[in-house]
Amino acid sequence: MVMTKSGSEAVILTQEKIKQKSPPMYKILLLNDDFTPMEFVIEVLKIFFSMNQEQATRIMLKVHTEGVGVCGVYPSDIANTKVSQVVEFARINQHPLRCVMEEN
Ligand code: TYC
Repeated sequence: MVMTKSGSEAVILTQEKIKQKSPPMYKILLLNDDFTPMEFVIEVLKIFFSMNQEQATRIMLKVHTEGVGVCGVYPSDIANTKVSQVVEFARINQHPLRCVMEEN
């Protein structure tokens, strides 16, 4: 509980009213397939997830060997936008790359 002074009145605010809940966060996952070129996946990670060559290569190889990998964690609107952008970029380049989001 917190007390503040507003004019001459003492105002009592409970922690529940002050503390903003952090928004739900979503993992963005890339899924492996047999056809999308490794270089294309690395470009996706650099363009949409701001990774450098080394980070992008590491995540791409993780997805390639384990089947799935996390590209980042974002609030729902940002995660939705990124998934749409990646799916569209893969589609126009005619690669079957899959990208999905999942609540943390
Ligand atoms: N398995 C793909 C290949 O051998 C590479 C790849 C990696 C594809 C990650 C998708 O999310 C992916 N060319």
